[in-house]
Amino acid sequence: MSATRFTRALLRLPGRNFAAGVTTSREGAPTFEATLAQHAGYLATLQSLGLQTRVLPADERFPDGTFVEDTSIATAHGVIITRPGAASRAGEPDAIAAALAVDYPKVAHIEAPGTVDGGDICETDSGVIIGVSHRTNAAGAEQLGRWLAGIGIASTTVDIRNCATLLHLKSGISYLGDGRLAVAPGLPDWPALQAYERVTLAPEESYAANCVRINDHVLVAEGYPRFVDALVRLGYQPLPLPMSEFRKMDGGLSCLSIRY
Ligand code: CIR
Repeated sequence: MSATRFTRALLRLPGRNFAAGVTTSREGAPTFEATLAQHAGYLATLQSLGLQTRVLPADERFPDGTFVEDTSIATAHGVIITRPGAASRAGEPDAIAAALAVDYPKVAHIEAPGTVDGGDICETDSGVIIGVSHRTNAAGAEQLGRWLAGIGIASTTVDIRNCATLLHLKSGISYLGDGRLAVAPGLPDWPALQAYERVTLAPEESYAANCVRINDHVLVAEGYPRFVDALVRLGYQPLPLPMSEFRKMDGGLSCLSIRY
């Protein structure tokens, strides 16, 4: 399995009421025009990396709907549709399930009482790390672990519920490929991460820990030069992208696409 090589990506446009989504950020409200421009830049970057992209229309019933990553776990061996942990996001997966059914012969589902947000799922080349969070509950993590085992993918869990800085596991860790993780500073020394080489970010650059390795490049939020330098020193090709509007809604780079 390769957790860093992709040929396709699914996205959904942000809606006019994007600013009405769930957030804890105090950076002010995003503007629709800047949000659309940043989304368009992100899409163009995925296309420039050779990915075949599909973009679903916005659905204003779901202000957070552009954060499509939370609605599914798409692997090389199968896909499972999640039950997002925030009540306002409960209906988001329907359109995603229909779209992914075009590319996957079978679509599995997380069932109640389980909840899973895709942002809590970090796929690496040796398995999947599942974050139990305020969005992904123990029942959801267990269902997901069983489903992954059934398609031959090992998983481990880490409990992030006491990590005040993390909405999702991938708010603080990302798989860079090559057995290496980008890790936000100050997280517990979880045994599940000890097999990986870890690149720890500077405290003022924590937000950039949510980055995305796609084929030969790493998408990284713009404005974090120390992390970019570290990536270059390790031989990666970082591609900085403006993310300010998504950050205002607690979102990061990974949330904006389902890559498979
Ligand atoms: C939420 O709170 O659900 C959205 N405003 C942000 C979701 C970000 N998703 C992600 O990190 N995977």
